[in-house]
Amino acid sequence: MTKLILHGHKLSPCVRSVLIVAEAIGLTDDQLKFNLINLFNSEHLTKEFLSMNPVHSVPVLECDEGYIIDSHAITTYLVTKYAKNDKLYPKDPFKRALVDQRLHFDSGILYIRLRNVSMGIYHDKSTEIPKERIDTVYEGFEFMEKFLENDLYLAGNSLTLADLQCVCTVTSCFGFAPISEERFPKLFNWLKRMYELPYYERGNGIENLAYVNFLKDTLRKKKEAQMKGSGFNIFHFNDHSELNS
Ligand SMILES: N[C@@H](CCC(=O)N[C@@H](CS)C(=O)NCC(=O)O)C(=O)O
Repeated sequence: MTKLILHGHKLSPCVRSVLIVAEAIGLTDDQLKFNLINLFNSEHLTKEFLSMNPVHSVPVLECDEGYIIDSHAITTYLVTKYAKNDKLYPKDPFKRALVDQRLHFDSGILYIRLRNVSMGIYHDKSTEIPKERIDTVYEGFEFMEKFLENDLYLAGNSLTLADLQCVCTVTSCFGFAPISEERFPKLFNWLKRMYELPYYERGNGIENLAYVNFLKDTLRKKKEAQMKGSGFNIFHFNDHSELNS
Protein backbone atom coordinates (compact mmCIF):
# COMPACT_ATOMS: atom_id res chain seq x y z
CA MET A 1 0.00 0.00 0.00
CA THR A 2 1.27 3.41 -0.89
CA LYS A 3 1.07 6.68 1.04
CA LEU A 4 -2.46 7.95 1.74
CA ILE A 5 -3.02 10.82 4.15
CA LEU A 6 -6.36 12.57 4.50
CA HIS A 7 -5.98 16.15 5.75
CA GLY A 8 -9.19 17.50 7.23
CA HIS A 9 -11.57 18.04 10.11
CA LYS A 10 -14.19 15.40 10.85
CA LEU A 11 -16.92 17.97 11.45
CA SER A 12 -16.73 18.86 7.75
CA PRO A 13 -19.43 17.15 5.65
CA CYS A 14 -16.97 16.91 2.74
CA VAL A 15 -14.35 15.21 4.91
CA ARG A 16 -16.95 12.78 6.23
CA SER A 17 -17.89 11.83 2.67
CA VAL A 18 -14.31 10.65 2.13
CA LEU A 19 -14.35 8.79 5.45
CA ILE A 20 -17.59 6.92 4.67
CA VAL A 21 -16.32 5.96 1.22
CA ALA A 22 -13.06 4.74 2.78
CA GLU A 23 -15.15 2.61 5.15
CA ALA A 24 -17.24 1.29 2.26
CA ILE A 25 -14.20 0.07 0.32
CA GLY A 26 -12.51 -1.29 3.42
CA LEU A 27 -9.55 1.07 3.76
CA THR A 28 -8.28 0.79 7.33
CA ASP A 29 -7.08 3.68 9.53
CA ASP A 30 -3.57 2.37 8.95
CA GLN A 31 -3.94 2.51 5.20
CA LEU A 32 -5.64 5.91 5.15
CA LYS A 33 -4.03 8.07 7.82
CA PHE A 34 -5.90 11.09 9.15
CA ASN A 35 -4.23 14.43 9.78
CA LEU A 36 -6.33 16.97 11.67
CA ILE A 37 -6.47 20.43 10.16
CA ASN A 38 -8.00 22.64 12.82
CA LEU A 39 -10.09 25.10 10.84
CA PHE A 40 -10.90 26.98 14.05
CA ASN A 41 -7.22 27.81 14.47
CA SER A 42 -7.01 28.72 10.77
CA GLU A 43 -4.65 25.83 10.08
CA HIS A 44 -6.10 25.71 6.55
CA LEU A 45 -4.63 29.16 5.94
CA THR A 46 -1.02 28.33 6.82
CA LYS A 47 1.69 28.51 4.16
CA GLU A 48 2.18 24.76 4.47
CA PHE A 49 -1.51 23.94 3.90
CA LEU A 50 -1.86 26.48 1.08
CA SER A 51 1.03 24.82 -0.72
CA MET A 52 -1.09 21.63 -0.75
CA ASN A 53 -4.35 23.39 -1.53
CA PRO A 54 -4.42 27.04 -2.62
CA VAL A 55 -8.25 26.96 -2.34
CA HIS A 56 -7.76 26.43 1.45
CA SER A 57 -10.55 23.87 1.80
CA VAL A 58 -10.63 20.47 3.42
CA PRO A 59 -10.41 17.62 2.57
CA VAL A 60 -7.07 17.17 0.83
CA LEU A 61 -5.73 13.73 0.02
CA GLU A 62 -1.98 13.33 -0.03
CA CYS A 63 -0.86 10.34 -2.06
CA ASP A 64 2.32 9.18 -3.78
CA GLU A 65 1.42 11.01 -6.99
CA GLY A 66 0.67 14.36 -5.25
CA TYR A 67 -2.32 16.11 -3.69
CA ILE A 68 -5.99 15.78 -4.60
CA ILE A 69 -8.37 18.51 -3.48
CA ASP A 70 -12.19 18.33 -3.40
CA SER A 71 -13.99 15.41 -1.76
CA HIS A 72 -15.66 14.33 -5.03
CA ALA A 73 -12.32 14.06 -6.81
CA ILE A 74 -10.90 12.20 -3.81
CA THR A 75 -13.73 9.67 -3.51
CA THR A 76 -13.73 8.84 -7.23
CA TYR A 77 -9.95 8.42 -7.08
CA LEU A 78 -10.08 6.15 -4.02
CA VAL A 79 -12.81 3.94 -5.46
CA THR A 80 -11.18 3.74 -8.88
CA LYS A 81 -7.86 2.80 -7.36
CA TYR A 82 -8.72 0.73 -4.28
CA ALA A 83 -12.26 -0.72 -4.54
CA LYS A 84 -12.49 -4.45 -5.23
CA ASN A 85 -15.13 -3.92 -7.94
CA ASP A 86 -16.82 -1.09 -9.82
CA LYS A 87 -20.20 -1.22 -8.03
CA LEU A 88 -19.80 2.14 -6.30
CA TYR A 89 -18.50 3.85 -9.45
CA PRO A 90 -19.52 1.80 -12.50
CA LYS A 91 -17.24 1.60 -15.52
CA ASP A 92 -20.23 1.53 -17.88
CA PRO A 93 -20.21 5.06 -19.42
CA PHE A 94 -23.90 5.80 -18.98
CA LYS A 95 -24.11 4.49 -15.43
CA ARG A 96 -20.97 6.42 -14.57
CA ALA A 97 -22.41 9.61 -16.08
CA LEU A 98 -25.45 9.23 -13.84
CA VAL A 99 -23.26 8.90 -10.75
CA ASP A 100 -21.14 11.85 -11.90
CA GLN A 101 -24.27 13.97 -12.35
CA ARG A 102 -25.33 13.28 -8.77
CA LEU A 103 -21.82 14.06 -7.52
CA HIS A 104 -21.93 17.38 -9.35
CA PHE A 105 -25.41 17.94 -7.89
CA ASP A 106 -23.95 17.44 -4.44
CA SER A 107 -20.98 19.69 -5.11
CA GLY A 108 -22.64 22.47 -7.10
CA ILE A 109 -26.14 22.60 -5.62
CA LEU A 110 -26.76 20.80 -2.34
CA TYR A 111 -23.47 21.44 -0.54
CA ILE A 112 -23.33 25.09 -1.65
CA ARG A 113 -26.78 25.65 -0.16
CA LEU A 114 -25.72 24.05 3.12
CA ARG A 115 -22.57 26.17 3.06
CA ASN A 116 -24.61 29.35 2.57
CA VAL A 117 -26.50 28.51 5.76
CA SER A 118 -23.45 27.49 7.80
CA MET A 119 -21.38 30.50 6.71
CA GLY A 120 -24.30 32.73 7.72
CA ILE A 121 -24.36 31.10 11.15
CA TYR A 122 -20.61 31.69 11.56
CA HIS A 123 -20.29 35.16 10.09
CA ASP A 124 -23.61 37.04 9.66
CA LYS A 125 -24.67 39.54 12.31
CA SER A 126 -28.21 38.10 12.34
CA THR A 127 -28.96 35.39 14.88
CA GLU A 128 -31.70 33.88 12.69
CA ILE A 129 -31.10 31.78 9.60
CA PRO A 130 -32.93 33.53 6.73
CA LYS A 131 -35.92 31.45 5.65
CA GLU A 132 -34.98 31.85 1.96
CA ARG A 133 -31.68 30.07 2.63
CA ILE A 134 -33.43 27.18 4.34
CA ASP A 135 -35.92 27.03 1.45
CA THR A 136 -33.08 26.55 -1.04
CA VAL A 137 -31.94 23.51 0.97
CA TYR A 138 -35.46 22.10 0.91
CA GLU A 139 -35.56 22.67 -2.84
CA GLY A 140 -32.39 20.54 -3.03
CA PHE A 141 -34.23 17.80 -1.11
CA GLU A 142 -37.13 18.07 -3.59
CA PHE A 143 -34.68 17.43 -6.44
CA MET A 144 -33.49 14.33 -4.60
CA GLU A 145 -37.07 13.16 -4.09
CA LYS A 146 -37.37 13.24 -7.91
CA PHE A 147 -34.07 11.36 -8.37
CA LEU A 148 -35.52 8.66 -6.11
CA GLU A 149 -38.92 8.52 -7.80
CA ASN A 150 -38.39 5.13 -9.46
CA ASP A 151 -35.19 3.92 -7.82
CA LEU A 152 -34.01 2.85 -4.39
CA TYR A 153 -30.78 4.82 -4.65
CA LEU A 154 -29.77 8.13 -6.17
CA ALA A 155 -28.26 6.65 -9.33
CA GLY A 156 -30.25 3.48 -9.86
CA ASN A 157 -31.20 0.47 -7.80
CA SER A 158 -27.88 -0.15 -6.14
CA LEU A 159 -25.73 1.89 -3.81
CA THR A 160 -23.11 4.11 -5.46
CA LEU A 161 -20.74 6.90 -4.58
CA ALA A 162 -23.61 9.31 -5.21
CA ASP A 163 -25.45 8.03 -2.13
CA LEU A 164 -22.40 8.03 0.13
CA GLN A 165 -21.45 11.54 -0.88
CA CYS A 166 -24.96 13.04 -0.67
CA VAL A 167 -25.91 11.44 2.66
CA CYS A 168 -23.17 13.43 4.41
CA THR A 169 -24.55 16.69 3.01
CA VAL A 170 -28.22 15.88 3.63
CA THR A 171 -27.72 14.82 7.25
CA SER A 172 -25.57 17.89 7.92
CA CYS A 173 -28.67 20.03 7.29
CA PHE A 174 -30.78 18.36 9.97
CA GLY A 175 -30.24 21.06 12.61
CA PHE A 176 -32.17 23.58 10.50
CA ALA A 177 -33.87 21.51 7.76
CA PRO A 178 -35.21 18.22 9.14
CA ILE A 179 -36.86 15.75 6.78
CA SER A 180 -40.36 14.39 7.43
CA GLU A 181 -41.75 11.22 5.90
CA GLU A 182 -44.93 13.09 4.87
CA ARG A 183 -43.11 15.69 2.79
CA PHE A 184 -40.22 13.57 1.50
CA PRO A 185 -41.32 9.89 1.57
CA LYS A 186 -38.68 8.64 -0.91
CA LEU A 187 -35.86 10.57 0.69
CA PHE A 188 -36.96 9.46 4.16
CA ASN A 189 -36.85 5.78 3.15
CA TRP A 190 -33.54 6.26 1.33
CA LEU A 191 -32.12 7.67 4.56
CA LYS A 192 -33.33 4.62 6.46
CA ARG A 193 -31.46 2.43 3.95
CA MET A 194 -28.34 4.54 4.43
CA TYR A 195 -28.54 4.28 8.23
CA GLU A 196 -28.61 0.48 7.89
CA LEU A 197 -25.20 0.37 6.21
CA PRO A 198 -22.87 -1.40 8.66
CA TYR A 199 -20.27 1.38 8.35
CA TYR A 200 -22.71 4.33 8.42
CA GLU A 201 -22.19 5.37 12.03
CA ARG A 202 -18.42 5.17 11.87
CA GLY A 203 -18.24 6.85 8.48
CA ASN A 204 -20.74 9.66 9.02
CA GLY A 205 -23.29 9.24 11.84
CA ILE A 206 -21.16 9.98 14.90
CA GLU A 207 -19.38 13.04 13.56
CA ASN A 208 -22.51 14.29 11.82
CA LEU A 209 -24.30 14.46 15.16
CA ALA A 210 -21.40 16.52 16.50
CA TYR A 211 -21.68 18.85 13.48
CA VAL A 212 -25.47 19.30 13.81
CA ASN A 213 -25.06 20.08 17.53
CA PHE A 214 -22.16 22.39 16.76
CA LEU A 215 -24.25 24.51 14.38
CA LYS A 216 -27.12 24.70 16.90
CA ASP A 217 -24.72 25.53 19.71
CA THR A 218 -23.02 28.24 17.70
CA LEU A 219 -26.35 29.88 16.94
CA ARG A 220 -27.34 29.71 20.61
CA LYS A 221 -24.03 31.23 21.79
CA LYS A 222 -24.32 33.96 19.18
CA LYS A 223 -27.79 34.87 20.48
CA GLU A 224 -26.49 34.92 24.07
CA ALA A 225 -23.58 37.15 23.04
CA GLN A 226 -25.92 39.55 21.30
CA MET A 227 -28.21 39.75 24.34
CA LYS A 228 -25.19 40.58 26.51
CA GLY A 229 -24.01 43.10 23.91
CA SER A 230 -20.64 41.35 23.57
CA GLY A 231 -18.94 40.54 20.26
CA PHE A 232 -19.12 37.17 18.54
CA ASN A 233 -16.35 35.56 16.54
CA ILE A 234 -16.61 31.93 15.56
CA PHE A 235 -12.85 31.53 15.73
CA HIS A 236 -12.53 32.86 19.28
CA PHE A 237 -15.92 32.37 20.83
CA ASN A 238 -16.32 28.61 21.02
CA ASP A 239 -14.13 26.23 22.89
CA HIS A 240 -13.54 23.81 20.05
CA SER A 241 -11.13 21.57 21.87
CA GLU A 242 -13.63 18.71 22.09
CA LEU A 243 -14.17 18.88 18.33
CA ASN A 244 -10.56 18.46 17.41
CA SER A 245 -9.82 14.91 18.37
N1 LIG B 1 -16.27 21.14 -3.03
C1 LIG B 1 -15.34 21.02 -1.91
C2 LIG B 1 -15.80 21.91 -0.77
C3 LIG B 1 -14.83 21.88 0.39
C4 LIG B 1 -15.21 22.85 1.49
O1 LIG B 1 -15.89 23.89 1.24
N2 LIG B 1 -14.77 22.54 2.72
C5 LIG B 1 -15.04 23.41 3.85
C6 LIG B 1 -15.34 22.58 5.08
S1 LIG B 1 -16.83 21.63 4.83
C7 LIG B 1 -13.77 24.22 4.13
O2 LIG B 1 -12.69 23.73 4.04
N3 LIG B 1 -13.96 25.49 4.46
C8 LIG B 1 -12.86 26.38 4.74
C9 LIG B 1 -12.57 27.28 3.58
O3 LIG B 1 -13.16 27.09 2.49
O4 LIG B 1 -11.77 28.19 3.76
C10 LIG B 1 -15.23 19.56 -1.48
O5 LIG B 1 -16.16 18.78 -1.75
O6 LIG B 1 -14.19 19.16 -0.94
